Amino acid sequence: MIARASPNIAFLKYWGKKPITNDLDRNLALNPSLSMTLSQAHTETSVRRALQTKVEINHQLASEKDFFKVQGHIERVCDHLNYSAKTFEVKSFNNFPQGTGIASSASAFAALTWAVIGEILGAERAREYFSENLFELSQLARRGSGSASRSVAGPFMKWDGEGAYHIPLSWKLFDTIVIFSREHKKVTSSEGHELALSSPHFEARQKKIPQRLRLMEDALLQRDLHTLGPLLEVESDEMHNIAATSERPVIYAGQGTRTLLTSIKNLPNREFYYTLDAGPNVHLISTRPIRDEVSKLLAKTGLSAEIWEDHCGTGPCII
Ligand code: 2P0
Repeated sequence: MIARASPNIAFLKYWGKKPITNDLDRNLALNPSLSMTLSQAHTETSVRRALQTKVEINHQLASEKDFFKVQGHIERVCDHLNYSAKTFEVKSFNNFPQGTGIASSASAFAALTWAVIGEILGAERAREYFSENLFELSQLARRGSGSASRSVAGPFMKWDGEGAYHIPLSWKLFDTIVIFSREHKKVTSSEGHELALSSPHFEARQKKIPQRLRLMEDALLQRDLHTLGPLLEVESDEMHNIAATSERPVIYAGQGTRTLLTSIKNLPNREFYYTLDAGPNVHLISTRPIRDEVSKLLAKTGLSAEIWEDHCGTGPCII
C-alpha cells in the first residue's frame, strides 16, 4: 500500500513537551498549536507485509535510530488495530529537503500511519476508517512525532491535548519557502523541545499563548492576512528566541535568514509574512503566488537560495 502525506507549517508553534511516562503519553505538547498543512511537498511511503521489517528512506537503508523509530510506530499502529503480524517492508521518499525546517517528521509519520493501516485493512476499508477516526489517527501519528498529529488533515489544524482537530475553513493560503540550506540541522527538534524549558522566557511565553491562539483563530476565520501575519512573525521570533536562550543555545537561523528577515521587515505595504520552523529556511505566507517578488528581493539583497512554492492542502491519502 502506498500513502502520501504533506508536512505542515506551524502558525502557533509546538515548542516544549511533557515528560513521557508511557508510550501513550509520547509527544504531548505543553501548549496548543495551530498549523497549515501543505500540498506540494510530501512524503510517499510504501508498506508491504514481509517476514522481517526493512526500512529504506530516500533510497537508502535507514540508520539504526530511524529504523527503531519506524518499527516502534508500526507496532503502535498494529496494536491500535489489534493486528499481530508487525513486520513490513517500508520504503519512504521525500520530494523536499528534510531536516531543514520543513517538517519532514510530520509528513513521514502521517504517511507511515496511513500506509500501515491501508496495508492492514485494504484501501476501501482504510479510506472509511480514515474518514471516521480522524482524532484517533491524529493521536496515533502524534506518538510517532508531535507535529505529525497536525498533518492528518488540512488545510488548518489545531492541536490541543492528545490530538489535533480540523478547523472548518476554506481559505487558500500560499507558503513560498526560501531554502537556504539542504543540510540536516545539527540539533534535532526533539532536543530543542527538551532544551526549551530551560529558557528564562519559556514561562512567560506559555502565559501569552491562549490569547495569541484566540487572535490567530479569529484572523483565520475572518480570512484576514494582515491581522494573521504580524502574529505569525511575533510567534516565530519568540520560538527562535526561546531556542536561542535555552541553557544550550540553539540558533537555527543563518546569516542568509537574518538578512532576508531584515529586508522583509523594511518592505512597505507587504503582502506576505514570514514564519520559520526549526531550521534556517523562511516560509512566506500569502494569499497569492509571490515567487517573482521573492526572487527580486533575494537578488536585491544579494542572497542565493532555492524557492519552493507550496500552498495549503487537505491531508494524507492512499494512492
Ligand atoms: C511545530 N516544530 O509546531 C514546531 C515548530 C518545529 C518548530 O514540532 O520530538 O519533529 O518528533 O515530537 O514534531 C518539530 O518537532 O518533534 C516541531 P518530536 P517534531 O511544528
